[in-house]
Amino acid sequence: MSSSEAVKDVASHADMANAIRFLSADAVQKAKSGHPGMPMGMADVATVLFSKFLKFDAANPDWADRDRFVLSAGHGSMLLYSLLHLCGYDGMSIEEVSNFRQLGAKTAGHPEYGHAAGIEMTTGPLGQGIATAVGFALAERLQNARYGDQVVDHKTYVIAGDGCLMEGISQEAISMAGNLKLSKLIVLWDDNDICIDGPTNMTVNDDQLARFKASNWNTMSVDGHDPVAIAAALEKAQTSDKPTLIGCKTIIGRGAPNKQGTSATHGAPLGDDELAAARAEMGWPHEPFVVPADIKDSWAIVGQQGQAAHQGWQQRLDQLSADQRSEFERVTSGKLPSDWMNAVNAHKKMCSEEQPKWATRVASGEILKVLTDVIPEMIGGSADLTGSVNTKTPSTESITATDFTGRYMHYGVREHGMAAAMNGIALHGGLVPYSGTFLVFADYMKGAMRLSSLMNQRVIYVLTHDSIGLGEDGPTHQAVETLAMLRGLPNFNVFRPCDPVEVAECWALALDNSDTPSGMVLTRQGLPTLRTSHTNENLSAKGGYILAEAEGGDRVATILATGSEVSIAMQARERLQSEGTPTAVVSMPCWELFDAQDEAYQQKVLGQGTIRVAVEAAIRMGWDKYVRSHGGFVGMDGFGASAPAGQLYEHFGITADNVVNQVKSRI
Ligand SMILES: Cc1ncc(C[n+]2csc(CCOP(=O)(O)OP(=O)(O)O)c2C)c(N)n1
Repeated sequence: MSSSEAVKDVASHADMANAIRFLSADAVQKAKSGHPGMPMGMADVATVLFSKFLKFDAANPDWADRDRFVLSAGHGSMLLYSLLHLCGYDGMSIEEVSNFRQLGAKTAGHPEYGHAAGIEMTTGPLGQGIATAVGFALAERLQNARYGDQVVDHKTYVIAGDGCLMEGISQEAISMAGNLKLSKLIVLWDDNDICIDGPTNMTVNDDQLARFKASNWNTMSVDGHDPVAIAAALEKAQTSDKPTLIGCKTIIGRGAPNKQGTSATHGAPLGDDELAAARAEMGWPHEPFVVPADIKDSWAIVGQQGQAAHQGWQQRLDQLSADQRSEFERVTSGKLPSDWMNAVNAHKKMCSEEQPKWATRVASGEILKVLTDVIPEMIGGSADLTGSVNTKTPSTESITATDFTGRYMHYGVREHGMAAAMNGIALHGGLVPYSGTFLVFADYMKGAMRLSSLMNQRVIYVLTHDSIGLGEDGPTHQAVETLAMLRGLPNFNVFRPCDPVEVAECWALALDNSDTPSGMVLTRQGLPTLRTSHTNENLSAKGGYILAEAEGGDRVATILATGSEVSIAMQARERLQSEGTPTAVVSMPCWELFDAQDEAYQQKVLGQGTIRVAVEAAIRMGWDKYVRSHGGFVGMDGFGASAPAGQLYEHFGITADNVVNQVKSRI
């Protein structure tokens, strides 16, 4: 939509922007908490964007070809709530607006995603929004390459603040977007010179426009309170062949006569006196939460003006071939193709029969060949470790700035940006992102991984080189505490499979869960295949199961293990069995799924009353819930060392002998 097709303004721009200003400031005042400065400062920009450029239909917030709007400066969430209310989004009533930040209200402090229709993504953690937006814009190009301009042709708009641009992740994001020439990504920077501690020049004097320009962006600067200038800049951005940054020079808290332009407006209610003064200053005599009919009507028209575009799109979608249309609708719904599990089962059967001695990272690469062949919406990648993490398959050609038909992203050494981009790809819809790096670098991605979990997104993290088993690269690369960290993350499934069969099962579980991100924790070193008899049943689905039951009498001991240590547990069991101690081995590829089973199943697997010893080449944290304080643990209690892997397992005592001794000392 261009500015020449502007809505017939019944109300003036100033009135429409003031509606945002005062809904926002009044809601913060009522809640006695929140951030009025940003919504008041960016009200003019947001009014121009929503009324003249953003392609959306408030009555159909999930329309696949809508423009996406990401509020990276998520502390200013009242800006978005005001817009959603004014545009008539279902459920965003004036009561919700006036209930800002209250328990159960749709108007949460930082809504992230999923709280209300029309919220594509906002972020509490500054910088995540702009980085996630790169994923949205990339997903649009990927979908466009598959379905064409007729069906996929939309923009991603972002409002970002100074804080977003200070965060390191912003550099990863802008560099990635510039390299890919994501020309439909348009960032509106709230250039107000103010942060919490005071003026931004206390901490940053970067030439932001030069920074973006150096990363291959189109850059402009405008008076963020001049609607004509804002519209002109947005108009120019429409046809750019690069991503665009529009620096919008604004006054934080614009309209509050005594506080505007200062950090006092950033994150505190203005106070009754200042609000009254602002009403006088801006010519807004209306009571809190009252918007006069003409202004309301003008905003309602904005909410509806995308209907024609939506209908036109629907007609074009209908003109696709039946196959293409149903494929588009399938991927948009997030449903996997109907026959994909057959391919997984055939692969499992092959592994059980041939019993390869693959590292689990290699096993992951093998099942990925199968999966990417049958699930075309899978988009792979890695942070410059493709050959190590085995995420690229014959089905996944590289994505480049000139060819988006590929399915493999070279994210570069930008783990955090990669994780955020995957969130954006998943949120955009129609694609399933997975990508790899070393497990220990999960620390570098954690901010975005936490958001994958919080936003219920199917993002799959391939995390290889998972322990001292990586050997010579030494303790900087050897994760010891990372599993515990990830297991502490709510709504995140940590999979640590022990062999190629479990690897295939865990991949199937990760893909089959559209609300939960997963980590596939995989070894560098080779391991034996332990699941040697085939079943179509996914034994990993319960998170933990009896891999080998005790023989020759009632079970005396239970050895619990994950990943590479399951084979050590099996060796220990063999010795204990031969010495007359009936011992079971429980493989626990996913604690989270095991914890979701009923008590009876858990007790049966864990062996009530038996001696329990856990073995995992990581710290003990978390294992006590299974082995209890009197149980044994064989693992790490500090950082690893640089040496060949076999020597390290001996050196740190992660051996079958030690497991046997731990059991025996408890008999
Ligand atoms: C990663 C992260 N660090 C710190 C914060 C806390 N915080 C919220 S807003 C803000 C200042 C942001 O300044 P700016 O982007 O200029 O916003 P404005 O003052 O213009 O509203 C800070 C430090 C946060 N939300 N996320």
